[in-house]
Amino acid sequence: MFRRRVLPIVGGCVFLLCMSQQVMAHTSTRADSHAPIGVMGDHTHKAGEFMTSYRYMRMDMPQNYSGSKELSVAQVHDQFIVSPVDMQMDMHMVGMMYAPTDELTMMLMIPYVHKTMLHRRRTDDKQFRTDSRGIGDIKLSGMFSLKEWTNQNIHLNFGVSFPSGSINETDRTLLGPDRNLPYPMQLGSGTYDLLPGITYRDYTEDWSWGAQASTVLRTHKNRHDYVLGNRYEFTTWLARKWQDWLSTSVRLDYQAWGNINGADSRLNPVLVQTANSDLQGGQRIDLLFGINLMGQEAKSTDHRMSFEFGFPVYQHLNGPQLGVGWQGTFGWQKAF
Ligand SMILES: [Cu+2]
Repeated sequence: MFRRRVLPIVGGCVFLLCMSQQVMAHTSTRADSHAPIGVMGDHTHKAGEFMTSYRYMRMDMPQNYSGSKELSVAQVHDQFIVSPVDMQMDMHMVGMMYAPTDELTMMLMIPYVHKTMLHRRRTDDKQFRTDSRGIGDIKLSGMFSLKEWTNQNIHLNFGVSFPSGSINETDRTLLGPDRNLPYPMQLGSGTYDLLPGITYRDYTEDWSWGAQASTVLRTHKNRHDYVLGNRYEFTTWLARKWQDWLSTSVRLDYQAWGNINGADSRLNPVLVQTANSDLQGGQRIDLLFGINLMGQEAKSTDHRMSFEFGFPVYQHLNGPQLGVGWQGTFGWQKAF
């Protein structure tokens, strides 16, 4: 599947990029001067600039996997008396950026998360749903400009994720009302996490591309004696500028994340996979398509709207575990 779907697209994109020889200094007035909206910390600002943003993200996880193999609910029931059937995650995220100097841009991101999971019981095949919602983990980051050439630039990302998201979410489960929800339904990590990364951008007159490597490093166990696995991500994208106000993009994103270390003693790991700390890690490659729109009138300059939609072309999960079906992001950004 990976070779059939991805390689022709990447090959085509590289060919088109090579065909486009004209070089021009990039300006922040073109739609693709920001990466696809699903990429965080992709750009820096000039000294004194301020930017606000809003993102809405949705992820649908409709299928159980073990490794790369799809599992039916009946197959999950061979191991557990409850099987997840479907999970959705909605996130509203407010962001603020400010650049005290040309070299340093600060960024604050405040998420509001809603998670919902549908399950089926082995005993009577009845379904039940659990919900959690609230503020997620707030992230404070800095982007430090390492080098700027005429058409390329590179910056370091560094941030801290604060344990503002709850790890005490409860709902009615098989065991009764107000029972602790399993790991994937909690709103935060419960830990202070470090967020180092590096980002590269390159522009020609009508094209741009970039790449970013980023990680989430956990620093300690949370107060319920577990710690989520580290997360490693590499993404690369290619954007075509059709007009200054319009660009489209294609992006590949690789993510790998570890199992949970330790265990929350309030959960029963033999009841359901989501409460088992050994069934949480995995890796995935997503293919995503995006559109960036940017206002060009004097008043609406630096007023942006973006969409990105994608789906996995490869996933390998420590299962049984729910895998991603698709994800989408809508974003609005305004710089001052
Ligand atoms: Cu910005």
